[in-house]
Amino acid sequence: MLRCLLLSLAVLGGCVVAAQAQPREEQPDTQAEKFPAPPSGFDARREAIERGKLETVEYDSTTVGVKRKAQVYTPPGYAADQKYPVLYLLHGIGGDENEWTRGGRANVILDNLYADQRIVPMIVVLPNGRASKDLTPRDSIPRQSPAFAAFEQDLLNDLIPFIEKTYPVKSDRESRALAGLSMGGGQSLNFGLSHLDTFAWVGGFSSAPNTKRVDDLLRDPAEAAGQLRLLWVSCGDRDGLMRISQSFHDALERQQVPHVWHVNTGGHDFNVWKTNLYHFAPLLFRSP
Ligand code: FER
Repeated sequence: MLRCLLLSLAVLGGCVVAAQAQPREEQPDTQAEKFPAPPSGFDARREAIERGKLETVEYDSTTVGVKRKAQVYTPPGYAADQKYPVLYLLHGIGGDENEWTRGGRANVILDNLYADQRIVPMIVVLPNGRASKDLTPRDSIPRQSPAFAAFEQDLLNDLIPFIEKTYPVKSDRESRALAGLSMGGGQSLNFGLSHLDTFAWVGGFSSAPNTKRVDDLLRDPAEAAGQLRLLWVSCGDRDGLMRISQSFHDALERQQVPHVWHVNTGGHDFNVWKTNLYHFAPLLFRSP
């Protein structure tokens, strides 16, 4: 509810600006890749399938100076003597480590993808991307934004090392993916593209105005193109923040950086983000 209030203000503002400044957003984007709608029930709990497990962990954040929480999803058939790749999946301005499982049913979508043998076994880490001692989703966007930026250091220096010493995971760049929605989409594009030594798979869903410019993130686009296994940029066609993803995509085109550009039917909401997770997760961690 709070997210709705905050966002209808922020995103509606974006709508007005976008409609005035960029009439092309009203046109269908013929370059965008089309994915079929997920089958009905893709986000509904199925009986009689094996499920992954969700647990909440706490790690010491040297960045913030407190213990911080994350949720961890281990896949069906999880065995401590295997080694798994890891997807770090980030929430938006109104969320925390529970947003993707509460609003997005991420664990249910993943359970169903495993039941249909559509994804490679992976651990999914759902962090709290607001790296702060005391800020909450109730604080204003300008107050929260620095904490979302500070999460870069928390992720790289605190959370990833914690995950890699606590879980049986592969720790090469090709075994780490970073994706997120809205503020988390901006974080994923910003942190992912500036740390291609750490992440080979990067996705921004409906990315927010915290997203940096491609030209600032990629000093050597040709080198980045060679390092990326997947770069995914997507947005709903009725999202007031479309201009962010559209200009990111346009810049990637200019710089000739291969990427998936996907325009969903929909707004700034979990219908779009669930669909993105459904199509994005099966692409991850495939052999070249
Ligand atoms: C903004 C509008 C929306 C903004 C961030 C958002 C940083 C974030 C939305 C979300 O995370 O859902 O102007 O500025």
